[in-house]
Amino acid sequence: MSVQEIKIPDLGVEGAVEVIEINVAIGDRVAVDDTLVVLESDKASLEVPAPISGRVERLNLKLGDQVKQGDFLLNLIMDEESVEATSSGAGQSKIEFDAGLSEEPALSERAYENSASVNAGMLLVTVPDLGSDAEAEVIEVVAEGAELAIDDCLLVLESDKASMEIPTPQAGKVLKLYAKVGDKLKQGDKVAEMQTLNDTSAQPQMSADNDTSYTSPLVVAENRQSANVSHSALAAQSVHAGPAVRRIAREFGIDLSEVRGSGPKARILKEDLAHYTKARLSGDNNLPLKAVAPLPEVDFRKFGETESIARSRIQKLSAKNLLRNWNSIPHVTQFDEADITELESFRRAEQEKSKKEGVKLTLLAFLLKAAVNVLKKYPDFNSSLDNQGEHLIRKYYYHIGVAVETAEGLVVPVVRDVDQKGIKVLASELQQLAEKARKKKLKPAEMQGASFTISSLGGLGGTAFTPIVNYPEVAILGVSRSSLKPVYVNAELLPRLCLPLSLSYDHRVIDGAAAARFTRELASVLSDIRQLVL
Ligand code: CAO
Repeated sequence: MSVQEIKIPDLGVEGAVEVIEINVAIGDRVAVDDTLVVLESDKASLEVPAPISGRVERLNLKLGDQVKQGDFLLNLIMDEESVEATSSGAGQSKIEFDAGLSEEPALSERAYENSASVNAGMLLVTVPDLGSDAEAEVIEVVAEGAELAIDDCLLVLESDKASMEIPTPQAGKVLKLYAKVGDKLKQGDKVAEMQTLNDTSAQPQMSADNDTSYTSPLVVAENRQSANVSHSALAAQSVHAGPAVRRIAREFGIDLSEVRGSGPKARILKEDLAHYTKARLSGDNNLPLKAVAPLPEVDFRKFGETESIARSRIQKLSAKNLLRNWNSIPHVTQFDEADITELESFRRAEQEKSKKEGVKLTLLAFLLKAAVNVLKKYPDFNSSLDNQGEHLIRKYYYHIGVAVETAEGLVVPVVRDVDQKGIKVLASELQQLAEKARKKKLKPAEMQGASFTISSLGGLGGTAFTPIVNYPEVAILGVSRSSLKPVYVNAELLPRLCLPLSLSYDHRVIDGAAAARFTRELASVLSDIRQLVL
């Protein structure tokens, strides 16, 4: 008997990577190229295949371990053909032999010996050694009556650290379930009673030189009796996926039975989830996966007279984008108020002069300049989150989108390099862009590249609103109508012109405290625009 030590191969990545799936257990037989473990770097998940066939004799890894090239992975008791291939030279360079396999079953093998017992074709499956004394929650379980092939998932347990599939040690029918979703189980607790199949072809082969009777991580099973369960109906609906994939699917509400697996034996890989999600999101209705039930069609004519009005291209496009942004970005809106009494008297004083130059000096031009002043102090508000959520991309340009209402719908032209322009120039550009927008003359390039957006409803009224973040930006400032309010200034009650600010932001990127600081700072700059000069 020869034992081969298998090490982590060259993964083509630098440094350590995380073990996210362990696809074998002590005692499992593996064929060449069967996946042993799945590792995950910051870029991709990598399967480590078995270089030879054999039976797993020692395995030291656990989920969450960080490993690198050359680290010990497991020991395989080699099959005869593997031994022959190895001694004839194939794969020789990487193989180290160790003839000293202990007669005693390994510790973990013995731990599994209690996890199932067989009696006249009946199999009682219990929770195996979970690696800790802590209880784990049942998060998925098959139904009573389910007919399972060997190694099909019977239930999935989740601890605070990992989720773990408990496979059925033998093919058979689940007669009685002792566990339901939400139950907390620990090693030795009863899981299910199964009527086993007498199909030895479905059982793992025992090596001739080792008569230890365990068959899978769960069980030592002997004297199997026949049962009248046919293989044809076995678990058509069962899904082959590891714990990491199941965890992601649960988090995002993905029904795994809808996902096509591209791994060995149609196993669903993380990449399959990504493809599935992309396909769903690019669908016509752009609904967020299965988490939301489709909206029912209602025939309103049964309630009274109706008219169906075709939506403009802009309306349809912005509806799609708004829905996507609303669904994908966790929004929070911070409200504040700026005292713009001084700003307004300055603006009105300057307005006459500007008018002669053909420029309407609007409040919005001041808002653009003030916003950029604050964005420079709080650069996270002028950033984007990459789609993996791993990096924040800070932008050192200040192109500000401005929401403009047009007869065709809402458009957002972009004022470029606001930091480099004076307020009059900004007022003039705003005027031109708004006119172009209303005449449908905006070019696509004039609506791209914004790093922050302002939506002003001040000309119309209202006290506050919750604008939707304009992806890929992370924040948007809403401005409502200013009004005179009695405000205490140095213990004196004075009429002050107050401007309501509504800042919506992507809570994945921006904390509430940062948002409060941002709007406070903006209010401070607007209340004393001399700060813009500094
Ligand atoms: N408080 C009080 N008055 C205000 C004000 C405010 N916050 N903002 C503007 N006003 C006044 C202006 O001073 C102007 O008054 P005068 O004519 O007496 O000078 C009047 O309201 C009309 O302003 P306006 O709306 O034409 O000009 P603007 O520069 O404020 O805004 C624009 C330009 C393009 C932003 C605006 O026309 C527009 O389209 N707003 C709608 C944007 C929108 O739909 N947003 C919602 C998007 S959903 O997120």
